[in-house]
Amino acid sequence: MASTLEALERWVSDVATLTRPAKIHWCDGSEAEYQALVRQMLADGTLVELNQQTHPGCYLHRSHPSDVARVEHLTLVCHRDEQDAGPNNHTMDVTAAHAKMDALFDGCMQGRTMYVIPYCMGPIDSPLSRCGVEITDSPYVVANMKIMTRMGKAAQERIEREGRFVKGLHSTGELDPERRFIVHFPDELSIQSYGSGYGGNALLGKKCHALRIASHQARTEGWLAEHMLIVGIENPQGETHYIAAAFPSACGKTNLAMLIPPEGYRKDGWKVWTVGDDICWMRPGADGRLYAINPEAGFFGVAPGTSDNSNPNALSTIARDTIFTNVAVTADNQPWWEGLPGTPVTDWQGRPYDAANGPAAHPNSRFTVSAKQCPTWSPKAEDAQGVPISAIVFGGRRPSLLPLVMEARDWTHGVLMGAAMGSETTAAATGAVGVLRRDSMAMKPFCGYHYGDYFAHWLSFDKPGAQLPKVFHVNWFRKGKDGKFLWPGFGENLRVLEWMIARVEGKARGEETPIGTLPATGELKLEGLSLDKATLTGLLEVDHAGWQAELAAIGEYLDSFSPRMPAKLHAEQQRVARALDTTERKVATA
Ligand code: OXD
Ligand code: MN
Repeated sequence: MASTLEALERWVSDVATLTRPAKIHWCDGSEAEYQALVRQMLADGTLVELNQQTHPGCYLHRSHPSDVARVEHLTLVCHRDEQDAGPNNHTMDVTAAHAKMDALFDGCMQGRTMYVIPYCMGPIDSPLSRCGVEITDSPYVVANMKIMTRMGKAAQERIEREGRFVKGLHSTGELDPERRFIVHFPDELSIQSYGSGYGGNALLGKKCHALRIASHQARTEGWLAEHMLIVGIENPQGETHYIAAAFPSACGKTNLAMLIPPEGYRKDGWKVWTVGDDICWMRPGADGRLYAINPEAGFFGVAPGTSDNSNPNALSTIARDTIFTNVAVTADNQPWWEGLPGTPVTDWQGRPYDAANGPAAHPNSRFTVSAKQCPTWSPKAEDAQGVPISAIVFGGRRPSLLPLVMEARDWTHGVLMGAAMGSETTAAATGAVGVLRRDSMAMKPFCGYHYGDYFAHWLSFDKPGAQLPKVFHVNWFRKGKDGKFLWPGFGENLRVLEWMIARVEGKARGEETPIGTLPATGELKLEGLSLDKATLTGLLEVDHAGWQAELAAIGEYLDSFSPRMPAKLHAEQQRVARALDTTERKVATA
């Protein structure tokens, strides 16, 4: 008996009967266990050692070339009532989905070791945290789960105390894209993933549990599970505001979470604290404010583009004890990707580098590293109560129309801004890159239930006694006529965050427009930045005709969730559309 919890014992034994492994290993989460797994993977070629002088404790994993990203078309959310999945999810009848997955898992672990990984999402002693158990036949998954979650003995003890856990079953199977499915059963708090070893499909604590299952759990329990970074901004007076920000995958969440203030700000004493770079669980506290934890313990970040220029904190975080996946390698065996100095000699598939084969590192190549290694890791990140959130930020890659920053006039307008979010697609999921799609709250691939119900859940937080954060929308990616980005981004984004904080503290007046409040002239601090007036005007311009068309498109998009679309959100869309029409008429008759 490896657990005192009968439900856990029974489930592990049922899975073993189905999958027929040669051995079962209950993970204790110790360093010795991790090192033994690394040795085993070095011996069988799953991992390759990198230069241990420059990158101690760093290894490279090369995945199957067809298994490099999340597969949204093969990811299903199956509720008892099929309608509950909503048009935002792929779904299937629960019984049919179980039959399909059972057939795939039947005997799939023969000759392999089955690992049982008890894990806790969030600080081990936090009431906001939730636990799960992942069963997998992949040592690479175990090693990554060790970095990304609080896994092992302490988590198992909590599970045994609480008696409940999310059940995640994973097998890499044959890595055949035709036999690959990631299926969620929110009503059963269970996940089954077959045929992929890629992080987002296989590290079940992350997207599958902490977002798809947790979003459903959060709705029933009155909290929010969101695709957001959490960052603390400390001003020269030593006061820190925490900001939670939702951006679609590979749109710079890790960079914003680890931002380095521009020189002038640093001199003045501004500091930035990283609490999380991808997932945020928030719940109202006794004072009515939202308190947030990062359920993860590590970063599974996109490597390409991570450089001394974009994110020096990430670079120093990953200088040791890191697992790299699908990056290229230099002549002296250092990890390499586009954006770093030096030259690659071997590409992500292990071939001699040849530019004709495309980028040396896969565009979605990743690093997995403990958050504790981050130089800006917040001392509050392990706080059981979480951190109070002052502002929520939504943003996407929008080459035009969306201004650099705007503030919602209230919570309902903020929910509309989040629901209307759009972004160009990236390499984090398979499919075309650079296509504009709506991605409400950056949760399109991760919301475990009907978006109409999800918007209603967001709206429900606005109730007597609530002290909700202010809501903003940003766009770092607006381009000029020459196709170049108008805003420098990275550390300079602090200028925008500073304006938000000034709004939160009632220290900036702002300028009201029909689409929200924008910085009034002179409110964005631009000293030390060479940004001409025309560029600033371009960044903050409100194109009325463009916005009228956008509001109509948002209206159509929201209609696609009827009849579950909350009337309140529809009314808010109408309000903004009317405000735009009224201003248009005023301008025309002036
Ligand atoms: C991620 C993603 O890996 O969003 O965080 O795909
Ligand atoms: Mn993500």
